[in-house]
Amino acid sequence: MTSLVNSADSHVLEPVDLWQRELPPSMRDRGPVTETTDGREIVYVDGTVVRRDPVAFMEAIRPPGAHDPVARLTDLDGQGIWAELIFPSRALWVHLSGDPALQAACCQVYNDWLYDEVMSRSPRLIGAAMLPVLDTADAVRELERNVRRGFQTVFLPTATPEGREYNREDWQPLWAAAAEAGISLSFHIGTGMDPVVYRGPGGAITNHVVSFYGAQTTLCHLVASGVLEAHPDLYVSFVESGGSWLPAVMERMDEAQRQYGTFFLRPRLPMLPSEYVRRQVHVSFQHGRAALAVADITGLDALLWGSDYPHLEGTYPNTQAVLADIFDGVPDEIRTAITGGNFARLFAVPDPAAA
Ligand code: MZD
Ligand code: MN
Repeated sequence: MTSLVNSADSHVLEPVDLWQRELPPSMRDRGPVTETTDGREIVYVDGTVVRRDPVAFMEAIRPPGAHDPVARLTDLDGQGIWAELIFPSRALWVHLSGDPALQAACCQVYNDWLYDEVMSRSPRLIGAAMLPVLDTADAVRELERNVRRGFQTVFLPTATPEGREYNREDWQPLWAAAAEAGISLSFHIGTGMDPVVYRGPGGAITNHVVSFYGAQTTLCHLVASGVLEAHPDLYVSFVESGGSWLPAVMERMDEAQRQYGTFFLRPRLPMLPSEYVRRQVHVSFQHGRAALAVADITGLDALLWGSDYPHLEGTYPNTQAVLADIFDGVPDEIRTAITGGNFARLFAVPDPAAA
């Protein structure tokens, strides 16, 4: 087994009755509720169906480690993964709710459970605190509440409701709070919207490609509206987005800034968009070598590997074979940066030697 790696992307499975148990009585059945009928697992948020999956598919992405932290650490050891950044499963659908108070309460319930039942088991299990997106003050409160107890990053969706696009001024208190706290922003793709955009023949492949568009749009909003200019120490990660598209977006943002000259540009950035990306942006990928091919343009620091445990789009249970394939013939310093060092620059990782 090659040296231990760190994963920038994994998912934890929340108890099916978490929100029914923990939400305030007035909201009890309005959080994510799961029902299994006719071989399908249906998720409701606030009484609306937000997801329908074949039970067999959901069972395929739920090894014991998905919900049991002890089994999770055993799986990590078996895959050669030391530390990992954890995102939700059932809670992902909370961002589809249109009620600010419900979103805020559901995020609090998830973050409390993640902290008490998962992160508390090992410093190798690094949770991203999920933030509500309908009201900035709610998001700031939840960020600060979780930073106080040691969360190192927050999870935001790559899609937001109309009027809540990330370039809007009313998001600025959240960026300032994250910068002030010295934590990073982690945007996981396929979230904040129904990721099933197309149906019928070829739909699954098309949807899988389309699922990274939100990362590209969010990146442009944060760079072009001046968020990274205003907060030069604020790190931003796009999780499960793949990385090979990053130079294309860098180049197109630079082209717009260069070519529009004195027209249209608001704000006028003192640096090229691509310079902010190289300074502050990271992307995670699971498979493939395309991201390696762009490291000269993105900067090696931008690239993070992630297992996406336990999803089918991830590398479990064949992580070492996948890593051997990705990094076959790749210099050690590049492999160790992408599979561990860059992660350790973003997050406090316990020392394996001290374990
Ligand atoms: C978290 C999102 C990622 C994606 C969406 C999927 C493939 C489909 O039968 P039909 O003609 O009506 O066609 C339906 C179709 C087969 C086209 C459709 O059901 O595309 N199914 C799975 O939903 N893909 C794009 S990929 O959104 C980011 C990556 C794959 C896993 C993903 C779907 C996960 C995520 C993320 O929110 C979830 C979750 C708990 O695990 C999976 C499923 C569910 C959604
Ligand atoms: Mn993922």
